[in-house]
Amino acid sequence: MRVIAVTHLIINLIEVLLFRKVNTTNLGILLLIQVNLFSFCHKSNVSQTLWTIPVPDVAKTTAVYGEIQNPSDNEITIVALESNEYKKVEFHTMVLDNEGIMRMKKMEFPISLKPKEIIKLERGGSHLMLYDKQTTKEKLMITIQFSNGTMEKHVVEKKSL
Ligand SMILES: [Cu+2]
Repeated sequence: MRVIAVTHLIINLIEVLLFRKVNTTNLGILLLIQVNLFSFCHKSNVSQTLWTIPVPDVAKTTAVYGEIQNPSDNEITIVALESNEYKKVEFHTMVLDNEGIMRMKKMEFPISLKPKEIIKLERGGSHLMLYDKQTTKEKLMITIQFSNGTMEKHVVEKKSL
């Protein structure tokens, strides 16, 4: 939050310095910068972000990374994962097989989270695996159902590498 405050202070200072030259175009650009910075700052403050790497339209599966957090002081479990765009969502971890090759392993629900635990989903590590793509014009969403009745809806951000 401090970052946002400082950013806004700087932007406001620039506005004051430019005040004499301000016309509608300048105002519009400044407003745009401010809005962009605001959303940028806010994004980095959200801890429960999920993201994916865009895949070609023909691909029927994709992987999702990011963080899943247990915000409560109690142990809870993930009882189900759903998506608006894919028929099936699985939780995968990576394990070494007998031949020393890293392979994806499907975790069965319920998946437990300790109080305040954050599960990190990373490339080469645990991830969400989405199967059977359906056509939709909506943004990709993931719904996490917890054992305490909470349902979290996440918009999955698309990151190009
Ligand atoms: Cu997988």
